[in-house]
Amino acid sequence: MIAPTALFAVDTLLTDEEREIRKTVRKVCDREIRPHITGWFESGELPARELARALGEVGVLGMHLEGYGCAGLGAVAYGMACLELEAADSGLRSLVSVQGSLAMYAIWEYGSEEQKQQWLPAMAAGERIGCFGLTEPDFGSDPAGMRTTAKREGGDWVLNGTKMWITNGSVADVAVVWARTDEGIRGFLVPAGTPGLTANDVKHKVSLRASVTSELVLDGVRLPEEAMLPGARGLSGPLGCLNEARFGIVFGAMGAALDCLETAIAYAGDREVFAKPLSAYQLTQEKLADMALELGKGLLLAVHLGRLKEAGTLTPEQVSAGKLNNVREALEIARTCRTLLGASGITLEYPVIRHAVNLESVLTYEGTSEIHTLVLGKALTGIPAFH
Ligand code: TGC
Ligand code: FAD
Repeated sequence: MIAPTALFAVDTLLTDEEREIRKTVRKVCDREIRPHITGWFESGELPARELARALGEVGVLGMHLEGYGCAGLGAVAYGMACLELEAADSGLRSLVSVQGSLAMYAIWEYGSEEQKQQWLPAMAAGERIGCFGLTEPDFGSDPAGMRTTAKREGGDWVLNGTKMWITNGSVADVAVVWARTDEGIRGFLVPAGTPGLTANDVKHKVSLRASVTSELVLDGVRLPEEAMLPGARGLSGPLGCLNEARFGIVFGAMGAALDCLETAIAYAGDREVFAKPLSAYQLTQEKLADMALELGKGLLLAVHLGRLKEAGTLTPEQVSAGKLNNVREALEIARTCRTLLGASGITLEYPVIRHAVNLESVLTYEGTSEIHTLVLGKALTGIPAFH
């Protein structure tokens, strides 16, 4: 028997350092996440602050950024960390994506020196948590339509509007908020506790339950001039951050798929049906072989995109291709694994149904599968079909 990832020898494409980082993150997940994840998922509560500190201690938060307490590691190393985190739960990878690739990246790429000094070292250590407010109740796929405004009043900015579905929203120490100004869309750092800012958690989620998701209401939030991110102007600012987080999902989704496939292979070996192990039937083997193929192809694609990113040539369209393919295939793998577990597949005793329902969120956030399809359609035809 070989492990599903051994089929394409993906490990041979990694450096010793990348393999070590993967192992370290796996150990943290085994210690801090796996023993508790079912309970967190069931209760819909996550000890985000404690987890952020634990993840900060091993250097995962903003690990692909240089300086300001960040490790400055390569894209593939970051990707493998996302893979291990999402093998534990998509909600944990989300916490890390939003912290490192959205909130920290926005400050790192577009912030002033003072903003970077103030927030990045504490965020890398997990002592401060960030969130990223782009989506609004009426504008998800089409953020260009956003209604949140920032208006100059004297030397200050005053923000009004509502952001929706914001990961880490109510636990964040700082919210990166994107708003419409007279000079186009600009980003603002809104510290928690600023008068006029309130966060209300989304309840009754069936997916991504081990993750904090909130509405942010900005009602006359007054900020000093220095709260604006000076380096971002227009929609390319937030979209530039999304490329970073989408890249992590290309790897992360394969982590969730791998955990499902390993669970299903073990289950099919143990489970006897009609007096033989489930794994001895051709129908089962076809399912397993097809899933191992898609998993292997997805991992090869992820590592390839990672190497392009390290070389500085990765394009947003290639990130869209990776996100679209790997999340779609991961969801298909999770659903197929669920069938192999029969009735046991619908309980939280096994991780498969949890991954499957989580991946429904992953399919939607960071650009829906339809939006990434249209990005590729535009690249192939030259015609934007979004509107
Ligand atoms: P369009 O006219 O095409 O572009 C406007 C400006 O943006 C530039 N641009 C990009 N820049 C960097 N990276 C990209 N991927 C970019 N795509 C476009 C573009 O060059 C232009 O720049 P400029 O200087 O000429 O102004 O924009 P559009 O309004 O037609 O929209 C394009 C579309 C639909 C692809 C875009 O709006 C989009 O990607 N929509 C999806 C929104 C989305 O993904 N939201 C995610 C919110 S965050 C989240 O979900 C976090 S989940 C938690 C977790 O990660 O775990
Ligand atoms: P809509 O844009 O209303 O889309 C509804 C449907 O219409 C989708 O199937 C979509 O693909 C389709 N559609 C849209 N436009 C077109 C078109 N032109 N052609 C064909 N079909 C189209 N956002 C943040 O800013 N920060 C966060 O931290 C964050 N975290 C999230 C966490 C979770 C758990 C979830 C579920 C979402 C999160 N989001 C976050 C929001 C997420 O990015 C949006 O949900 C996503 O962009 C889609 O927007 P929407 O839900 O408004 O769907």
